Amino acid sequence: MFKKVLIANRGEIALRIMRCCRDLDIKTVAVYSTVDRDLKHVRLADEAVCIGPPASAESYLNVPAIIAAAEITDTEAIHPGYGFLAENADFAERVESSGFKFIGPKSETIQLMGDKVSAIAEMKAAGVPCVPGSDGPLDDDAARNRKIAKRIGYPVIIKAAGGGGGRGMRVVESEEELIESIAMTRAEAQAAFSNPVVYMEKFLGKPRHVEFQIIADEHGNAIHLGERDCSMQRRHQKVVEEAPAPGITEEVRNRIGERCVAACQRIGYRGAGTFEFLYQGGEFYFIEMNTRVQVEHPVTEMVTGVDIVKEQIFAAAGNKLRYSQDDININGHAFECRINAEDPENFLPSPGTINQYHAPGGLGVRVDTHIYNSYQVPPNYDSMIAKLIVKGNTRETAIARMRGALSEVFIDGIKTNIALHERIFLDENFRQGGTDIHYLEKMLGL
Ligand code: MV4
Repeated sequence: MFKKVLIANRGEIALRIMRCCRDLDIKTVAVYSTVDRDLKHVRLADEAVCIGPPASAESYLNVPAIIAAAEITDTEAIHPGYGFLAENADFAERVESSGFKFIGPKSETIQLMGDKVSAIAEMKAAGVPCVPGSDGPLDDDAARNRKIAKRIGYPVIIKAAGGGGGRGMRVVESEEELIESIAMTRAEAQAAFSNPVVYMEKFLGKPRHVEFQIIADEHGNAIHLGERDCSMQRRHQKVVEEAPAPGITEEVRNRIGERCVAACQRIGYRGAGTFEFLYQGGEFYFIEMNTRVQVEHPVTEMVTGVDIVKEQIFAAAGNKLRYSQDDININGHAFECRINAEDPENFLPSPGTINQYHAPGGLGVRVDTHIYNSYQVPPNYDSMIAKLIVKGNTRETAIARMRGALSEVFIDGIKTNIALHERIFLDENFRQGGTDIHYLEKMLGL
């Protein structure tokens, strides 16, 4: 096992990773921007190195500064967390060529899954169900593109191969708009991702977002940890996640999970990863793979008992997977509420000083947060300040527990979206389960 790990991130995930290292008796190095010197994990880490000014581009995205911090502290491995450099193949490459282990998959795997066209091709070859589509990049042959769209059936969606997470896509309702839409998406893709490659899929109108968690070692072993439903989102920002996804039977879970495992083996995946699917009309359609630990990983931890960050670190250290698929059982139901420092009226970030914070607690309640009394939420980063995670034996029990936990939270000094969560957990359709990706925006009247 590693003796020392550098955590190339901030906030709750840096603390989550630090706690895991402590469990494993691994020394930790925190890196921080000047505005983050009072972060909780910086105080608790064995060593801490300032890597630059508040702007992410000059600190948490500053590759030379992070590598230098690893060198001066004699670090063995670097954990990227999520966001920032977590899915940057060049960073993973630089980490490994500098003699450190990257806690994540190989750089080539990040590259392969980062290109959505190559990711889909690999998935299809592994028998993962994908959205009917162009099966590859679109060229500028108008007649050929019209033929592809006609075969798929309108509406179709044009997506950038370099996009993902909701960036670089355009829905096309009819043949009249097709050619111009392809040209516009291509131009935007070139500008945003320096990659003009676009592809086409059938547009699914009312899907749910259901994603499978997997873990794999570098010896060809992989397992799945079931799925999460992340359909409660606004403008591609997830708000509430849950595991398992309502209405998914064990048989379907195992059928799709097995395909994800086969895909991991095909691409030589290492560590924790997520297969994102759209789920509509009882069918799964793969859209993207995430090669990092995700914000919502705790709901899966709550229903499986598996420490996903720990397995990620074990895998990066070259260990064999410590679980077989038979060891994994889904028990109970878990929810996560993302608590953001934001204005409930307009959803704009609401940074400032937290005068007072009271944490909820009790059986089945977990709070992943870096905040504390007098903590100042800086304006420079993502507005998520805490994750409230609850588990119950049933979905109903978990809903009741979340309502209780939300009522206990007290955050004074800044605006938060707690009231939004209270509304969601009172909503009749949400309580029923299985609402689609557009439901929250409709509920909010947007
Ligand atoms: C789609 C889709 C409908 N049909 N693909 C948006 C984020 C990116 N990961 C993929 N996205 C979508 N792809 C087809 N063929 C609808 C979305 C989509 C979406 C997906 C997941 C979660 C929220 C979403 C919100 C709007 C659109």
